[in-house]
Amino acid sequence: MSKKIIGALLALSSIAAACNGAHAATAAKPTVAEAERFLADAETRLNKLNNDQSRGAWVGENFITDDTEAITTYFADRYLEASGDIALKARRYNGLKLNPDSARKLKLLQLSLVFSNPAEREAYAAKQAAMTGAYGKGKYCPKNADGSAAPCMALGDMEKVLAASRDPAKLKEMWLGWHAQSPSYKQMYVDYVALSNKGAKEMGFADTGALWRSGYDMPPDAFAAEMERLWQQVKPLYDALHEYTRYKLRQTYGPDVVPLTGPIPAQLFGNMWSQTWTNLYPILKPATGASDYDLSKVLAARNTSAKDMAGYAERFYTSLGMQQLPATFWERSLLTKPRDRDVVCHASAWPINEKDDVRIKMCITPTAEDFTTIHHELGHVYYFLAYNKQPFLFRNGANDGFHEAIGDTIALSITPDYLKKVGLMDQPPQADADIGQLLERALSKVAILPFAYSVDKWRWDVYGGKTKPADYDKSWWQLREQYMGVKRPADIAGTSGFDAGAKFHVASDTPYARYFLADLLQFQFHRALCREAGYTGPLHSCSVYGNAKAGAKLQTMLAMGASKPWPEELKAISGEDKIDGGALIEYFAPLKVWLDEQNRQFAAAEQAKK
Ligand code: X8Z
Ligand code: ZN
Repeated sequence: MSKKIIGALLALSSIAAACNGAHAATAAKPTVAEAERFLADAETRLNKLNNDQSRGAWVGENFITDDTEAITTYFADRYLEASGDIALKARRYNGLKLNPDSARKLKLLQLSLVFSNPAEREAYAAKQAAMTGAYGKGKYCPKNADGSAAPCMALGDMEKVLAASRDPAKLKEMWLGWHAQSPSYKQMYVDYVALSNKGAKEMGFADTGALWRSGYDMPPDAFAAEMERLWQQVKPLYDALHEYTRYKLRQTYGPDVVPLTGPIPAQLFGNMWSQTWTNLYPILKPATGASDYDLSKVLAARNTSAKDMAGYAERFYTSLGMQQLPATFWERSLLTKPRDRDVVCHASAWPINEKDDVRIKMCITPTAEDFTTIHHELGHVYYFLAYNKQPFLFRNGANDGFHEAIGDTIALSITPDYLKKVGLMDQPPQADADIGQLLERALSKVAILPFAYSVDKWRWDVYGGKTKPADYDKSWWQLREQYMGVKRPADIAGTSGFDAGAKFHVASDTPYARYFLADLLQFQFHRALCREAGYTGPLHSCSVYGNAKAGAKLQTMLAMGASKPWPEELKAISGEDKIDGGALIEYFAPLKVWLDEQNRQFAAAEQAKK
């Protein structure tokens, strides 16, 4: 995740226009020159405070203590104070005929929370820091069979069990163990939502969800409709994957654990949130033709260090003509989980200043999953480095989905040919292994779609007041069942449960629609870069590794940052001006044919049993 306060994370809003004129009637009409001066001052002030805030939060997440939580809060509060003040003052210049850059900056500034009450502003910042810390510290402490205490488990320990165990009781224990942590900060979240909404309303938004949806160069309602349109476009592919996975899970766990219809228990997908299913690949892989190659095994067998993992990713970017990472990246990043203190292990990338102090924080292990994630994080880092010449307000992704899509676009180029080139694979598999490769990739890229869509559907309703705190779990699971086809491993535990809070982005209040957009955008970017490289074969076999032409195309877009409405930037790289599921569907087209045939055979076999 790229770290920056939400106001600066959001792109253009149409809401700002609705807030025009509040001051215009009372004060003398300002001039364009005054507006330009105001913008320049605002950027200077916010830049300094943003750097301070990043440093504070960096320390807070790297050393979770009461003191660092207070430091994080202090600097976040200073930033919010300034951004709120500036957002209100910016209204005075609405309606002036400014040049396009200045007009865009003026709108961006008004995508902000505003707290007229300093105590509430500080409470908001404090709760956000406390919830992020509570998530990072969360541990499940199991009991031995004799009732004595077993060693406590951090999230990463539980995730390992979920990834590898096929014992349904053990899986359920891990799942419930982690989900028992978040209720401790449910009340804090409830209070935080109320404060956040107050801040959104003071700026003229209906609620914080509306503020979030206003960051996409279109009205908030149009954005919600766009998300639904995109989901409908890709849903048939998800449904086919879900159906196939059900049959395979039934073969593994039996019909008592996995029903023939209806939602599937969430703890069986190899992932704490059932959001990616790659760990099920050994169960799901095609009976014939699939290669036995396992990148995790290769990385582990070679004792690949965290630094080596990051080195592979860096070399991919430099092969595209991009710069080497600055020395300070290696000195200041956190790449492995410290043994002696609590940190937020959820991977993130940080621009600490506008020069080149860029870092990542990630508890890297030598697995295929982390190999992909390190490419994801460096995507953020290369975006930071590419747009750091832009003025402060444009130092951001074209929209937040773009920021999340860059590293994933690069990771789509991790093909067998690429792995062979960098010495991680001896012999690329035969062409008939394609379905296996596509299936493995679909287990992350297709599986995540309804999860990524529904996390913010839940939050939009929470912020919008439609979902009350007593119904948090009810609404969360209604969405999980409806969109993902997964169900809670046990009954909902009354009205004080907080399963949503067991997800990092809810605890840290990071918007999630960005990952849904990124999941589609990365295939559009990949297709565009492959075309730029002159590649004409099937999309899933294309790697742009070493292709300077594709690299230059990407770099041009990255360097634009948030300076233009995102459709323009998308057009510059791909010729398209809409986010679209077509590229993802094209990529997985051979898999869809195969899944449909597998599902037809399974259904026929079930029918025959009756
Ligand atoms: O949070 C992340 C990144 C950091 S921005 C590791 N991701 C989402 C998640 O883990 O839930 C990447 C894909 C989805
Ligand atoms: Zn990210």
